[in-house]
Amino acid sequence: STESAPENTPSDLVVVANRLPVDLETLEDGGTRWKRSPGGLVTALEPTLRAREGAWVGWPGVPDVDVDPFSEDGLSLHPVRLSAEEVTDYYEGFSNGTLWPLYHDVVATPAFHRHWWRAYVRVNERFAEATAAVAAQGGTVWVQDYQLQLVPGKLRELRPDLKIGFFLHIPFPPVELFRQLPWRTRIMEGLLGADLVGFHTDGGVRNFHWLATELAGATPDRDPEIVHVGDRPVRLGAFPISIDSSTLDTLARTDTVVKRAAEIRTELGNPCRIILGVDRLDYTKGIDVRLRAYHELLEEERISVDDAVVIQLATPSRERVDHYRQMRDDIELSVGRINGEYARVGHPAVHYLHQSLPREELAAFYLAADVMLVTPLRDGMNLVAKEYVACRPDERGVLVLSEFAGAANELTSALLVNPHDTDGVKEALYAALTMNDEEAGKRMRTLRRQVLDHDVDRWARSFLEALGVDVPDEQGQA
Ligand code: ADQ
Repeated sequence: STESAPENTPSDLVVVANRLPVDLETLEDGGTRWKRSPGGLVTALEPTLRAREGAWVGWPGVPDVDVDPFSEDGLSLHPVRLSAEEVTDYYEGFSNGTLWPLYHDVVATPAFHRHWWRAYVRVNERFAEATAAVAAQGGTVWVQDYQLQLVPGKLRELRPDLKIGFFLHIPFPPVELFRQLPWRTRIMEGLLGADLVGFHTDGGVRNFHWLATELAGATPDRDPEIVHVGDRPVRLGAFPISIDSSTLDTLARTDTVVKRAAEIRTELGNPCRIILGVDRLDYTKGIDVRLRAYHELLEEERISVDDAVVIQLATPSRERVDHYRQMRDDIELSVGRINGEYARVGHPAVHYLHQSLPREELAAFYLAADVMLVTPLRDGMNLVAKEYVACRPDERGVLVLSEFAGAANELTSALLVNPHDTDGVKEALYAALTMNDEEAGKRMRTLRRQVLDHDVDRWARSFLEALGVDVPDEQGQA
């Protein structure tokens, strides 16, 4: 529903992200329409944005289109144009071919190309200019993620009156890895344009602090969460993101989801145990790690396909980036191998869906899964682990979680594994498959307390409060 746009009213709170919370879709007849992409972020920020004439600056997801600002449900949306070449160089190139692998401990080799960097600079400047034109005098801007690390610096040049926050959704890497980046100082200067720089973990804060002071010339403070750029303090902090926990908890209690979960088990032929993996198809997620562990347990005859089947749900992702194409082939090859050896007609060992599922269906899979395998080699947070926990009001199910996911800092009652240690993952999977109900229940109850108490609303609130913004409470009172 598009209303007349108050796009000329300056906004007190502006969120800047690579993508808008709506996607422009091209229809078969050549026309276009907006489709909401209801991410956790927009859900978390909606009340605050609405209460403060909020605006969102971002790319509408389609190259080479000019779209006028418009408003939807009281939020004004400001599309930023990207050319097809910029999508290739800034987004698929520098963001996802350079920064993504570099920030995830180089689990794939990052490519350094000067023309990618130039596009990144140009696009970041465009985002900063669009934001400068939208933000009210003395207003607050919250910049999101690795695609936009130069925006805080550029925005401060254009609008020194603004309060600027930046949050990084992926890990901030160890200093030795960050220093590989030919443009490392420029990135640090860009980030140091913010008043508050937020990470998921304390490790990110420490890495950033070292680089800010040793590489980018900032002055340390007695407080390890402050550095100074000239006489301007920049605050640092860990703000672990979360999910809309109570909504998922409620969804998982509905008749529809409970029935569907039972139906999934029946459709699988009532195996003793269902093992689940849910990921964007990304090489950081360690999908190969868990397939290998399962394969070896079958080989060693410690389990059989009647004891345990795997469901791997993988959302298609970044399909034009080389590493992703290669990885998809590798994973589909292993799935084929395991099924070739261990499936029987009508009873695959691994059920692999390269599809994105609706929320309700996903909740049913979480509720049906006896063991949830979350084994990233490196992950900023990992929301899937938290979603699984939120979807278990029955207090059953065992979570196996990589210690290299940010979520491991909070979800300490999961079975924590080192994803590089195949034997360790295998033993944890076996322990999860054979865990008694009492221990599983105890662990799940502890996990649920953590996830239900720390939801995404609390995350957004704590970041904005640290930035000095008055956040309305749940009743909408300032
Ligand atoms: P992502 O790398 O995308 O996020 P994650 O946090 O796990 O990783 O979020 C993935 C989301 O996609 C989840 O909400 C999940 O439900 C959904 N999803 C995955 N597969 C799906 C499928 N087949 N069908 C439907 N939905 C599916 C980045 C960082 C993370 C960080 C988040 C938030 O890499 O570390 O937790 O941002 O900051």
